[in-house]
Amino acid sequence: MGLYLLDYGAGNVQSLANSLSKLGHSFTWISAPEDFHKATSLIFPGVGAFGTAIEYLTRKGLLEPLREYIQSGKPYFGICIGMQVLFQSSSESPGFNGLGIVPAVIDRFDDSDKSVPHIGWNSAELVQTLNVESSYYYFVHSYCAKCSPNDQTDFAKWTYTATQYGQELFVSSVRRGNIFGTQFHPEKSGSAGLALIDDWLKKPEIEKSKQASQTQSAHLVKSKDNLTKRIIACMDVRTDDGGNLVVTKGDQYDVREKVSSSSPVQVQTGGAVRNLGKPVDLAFKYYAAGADEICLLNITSFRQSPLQDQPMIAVVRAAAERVFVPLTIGGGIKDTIDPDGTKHSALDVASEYFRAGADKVSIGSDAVYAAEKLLGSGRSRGDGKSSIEMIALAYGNQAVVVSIDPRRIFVDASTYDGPHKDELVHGLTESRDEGKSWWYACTVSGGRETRSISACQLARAVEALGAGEILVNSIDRDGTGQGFDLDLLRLIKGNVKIPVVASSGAGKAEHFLEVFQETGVEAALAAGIFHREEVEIREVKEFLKSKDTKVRTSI
Ligand code: 1PR
Repeated sequence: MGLYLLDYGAGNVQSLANSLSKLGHSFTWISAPEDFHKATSLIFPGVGAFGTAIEYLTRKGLLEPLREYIQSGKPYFGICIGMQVLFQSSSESPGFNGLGIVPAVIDRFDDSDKSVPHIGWNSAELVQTLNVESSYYYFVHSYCAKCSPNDQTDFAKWTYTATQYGQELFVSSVRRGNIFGTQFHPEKSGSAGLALIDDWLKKPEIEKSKQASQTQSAHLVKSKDNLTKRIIACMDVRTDDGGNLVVTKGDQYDVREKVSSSSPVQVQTGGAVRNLGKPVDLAFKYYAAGADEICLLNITSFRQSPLQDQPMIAVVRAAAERVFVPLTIGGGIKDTIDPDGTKHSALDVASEYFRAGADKVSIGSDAVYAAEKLLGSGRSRGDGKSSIEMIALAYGNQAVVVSIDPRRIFVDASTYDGPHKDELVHGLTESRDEGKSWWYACTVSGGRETRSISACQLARAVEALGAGEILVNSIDRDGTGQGFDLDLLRLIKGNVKIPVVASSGAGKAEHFLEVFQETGVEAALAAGIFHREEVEIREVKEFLKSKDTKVRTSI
C-alpha cells in the first residue's frame, strides 16, 4: 500500500525519485500489473514520445491496469507524457490512442514565430483566478494541449492552469477529481516544484469548490508570453594531476595555470590544472543561488571510456540528489570500446548518465562527425544511426543538446573563394574587428582539431538529425570576459528553429542583456565569472529584470 511510481523506461525518472526522497516521502516502483491494486496514490513521470509511452505500457500489460486505477478514483498525478497519455491522441504519434479520459488531442506548437521545443521557465496561471501569476515552472516539450479563451466544451472543465508560449495558449495542468496532470516538470522546478509535489501528496483530491464547474475564460492571449531567459552555470570537470575530479576553467580552452618561463617577461602555459572546487558542491551552490540549469562538462572524456569513468557518474548521481533544476551532462557521448574490447553505443553511454540523474546530454565531437556524414550523403535526413538520432528516439529531442566549439578563421574577403564565402562575417566599423573578415569553423576534441565544416552547416545538420537545443561556445571568447560572440550567435540563431544557448565570454551582467537583446538566444551560460565570484547569478538576474528582461527570480 502507499505511493507508487510508474516508470516506462525513458528519461530521467530519477529526478522525481530524488525529489520525493528530499521531501521525505517513501515510494515503490510499479513493476507488474498487480501493483496497481496495492497503490493508494500514483505518480507517472514521463518524457520522450507519446507513442513510445503508449507502446511500452501496452507491451508490458500496464495500459489497462493504469486506466482501471485512474477510473477507480484513487489519486493520480501525471507529469509531461504522464499527463498527455490522459488525452485521446497526439499528432506526435499518429496511430496510437491515449487513454481518452480528457476529451482533447495533443498537437505540435507552431514554430513559425518561435523556437520549438518550448524549453525553459514559464508561468502557469490558474484559470479560476483571473490574471494571477503563479510560480514559474520548468517546461520542455514540443507538443501540447492547445486551448482557447472562449472554449465552451467539456475540455475547458479540465483546465487547471494555462500557459502562453509565443501567441499560443496551452493547458499547462489539468485537474479534476482524483486526476492531476502537469505539462511542466515540478521535479525540475526548484522549490516551487518541490512545494507543488508536497502539496499534492498531502492533499491529492481537489476540493469541489475549487473545481472548474463551467467554462472559464480567464486567459486572453497577451502581446508577450512569460517565458524567461535562462541563466545556466557551467562547470568544466576533469581530473587534476593528482587524479581527482575538479572543476576547472580555461582561457580559450587552456585549463593549465600559466608558469613563468626562463625569460622574465614571458609567461607560458603548462602549469597545474586550475582547480576551482568540487563539482557537486559547486553545482549545489549555483542551484541555491538561482541558476536555471546546471551543466557539467567532462572535458577530458573524449580521451577515455566514460563508462569506465565511474567518478563522473558518481558526480552526476550526487549532484542530482541535491539539485532540482535541469542537469545537462556532456563529454564523451559517443560509441566507445572498453580496454577489454566491450563495445558501448552512444545510447548506452547516455543512458548511464540519464539513470544517474541527468536530464539532458550534450554531444560535442560526435555531433560534428554526424553532421559531416549527413552533408556528405547529400540527404536531408539521417540514417538513424548517429548518436543524436538514437538518443533522441529513445529519450526525446529535448534530451539531446549539441555543444559546438567554433573558432574564427580569418580570410581576406577580397580574394576568398572557399566554400564558406556566403557565411563570411565582416567586422563592424569602429569595432575591435573592423577591417577583418572570417567564418566560423567547427572543432573536435576540445578545440584541438579544426574541421572544414562551418558552425552554420553544423547547426542546420544537427537540427535535421533531431537535436533539441544548441549550446554555442566560442574558443575565441572562452574565459576572456569580453562578452559573448554576438556575430556567431546571430548567425546560428538565424539558421535554426531549436533553442540556442549562448556560451563563452561573459564578463559582467551587461553582457547577458546584450546577448539576449542583440541575438534573441533563449539562454546564456557562463562559467568563469561565477567560479571567481566576480558576479553573482542573483545580480545578473536582478540587472536583467531592471531592464525588462523576464527572468526567474524565485528559487
Ligand atoms: O567532444 O562530446 O567529448 O564533448 C567535450 C565537451 O567538453 C564539449 O562540450 C566541449 O565544449 C568541452 N570542452 C572540451 N575541452 C574543453 C576545454 O576547455 N579545454 N570546455 C572544453 C569547453 C567551454 C564552456 C565554458 C564556456 C564559458 N568549455 O564549457 O564553460 O566557454 O566559459 P566562460 O564563461 O568562462 O567564458 P565531446
